Amino acid sequence: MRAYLFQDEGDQRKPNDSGIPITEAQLNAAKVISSHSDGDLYAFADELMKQYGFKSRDEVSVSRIKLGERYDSMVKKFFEEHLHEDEEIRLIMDGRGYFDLRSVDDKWVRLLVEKGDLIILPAGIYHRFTTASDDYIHAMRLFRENPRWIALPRSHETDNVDARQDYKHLITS
Ligand code: KMT
Ligand code: NI
Repeated sequence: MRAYLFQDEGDQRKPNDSGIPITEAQLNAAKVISSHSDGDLYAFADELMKQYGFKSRDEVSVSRIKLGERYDSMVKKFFEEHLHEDEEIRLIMDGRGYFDLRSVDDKWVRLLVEKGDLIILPAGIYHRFTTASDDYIHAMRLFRENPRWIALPRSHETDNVDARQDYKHLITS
């Protein structure tokens, strides 16, 4: 999974690549977990559910062809900076996209996710998502029991929710 510092080039679906790579250690510091499987992704998902205790899963497609005129507004929505009070777990089944995460020092770090990539964003991390220029991703979402997955847009209020405070402790300790 390629990770680099985001540099705005005016279109969220372009790479927006500064050319400055982000290391595994930097992602670890932000408590982001990533992994990859070249094998059967359903078998991989079964393993993940056992390993992490995830309780359910579903699959979503974000595709210009499938969504038609709803596509642009949906992709714009995903790109609004937000957090969740539980982890966000995505296994990419097909296509590609970008997750942008706030680094420990609040800069945008871009992760290119493609088929076979797993990403686990910790509760309380600010992030956003976009498809790439080919306008297609198909992903599995994995959940714990009763997950708090509502997207809370970044604000003074979200800076103070427990999940955010806990996350900040986690990355500074
Ligand atoms: C999300 O929550 O940002 C999404 O589910 C985006 C599509 S899955 C990569
Ligand atoms: Ni999210």
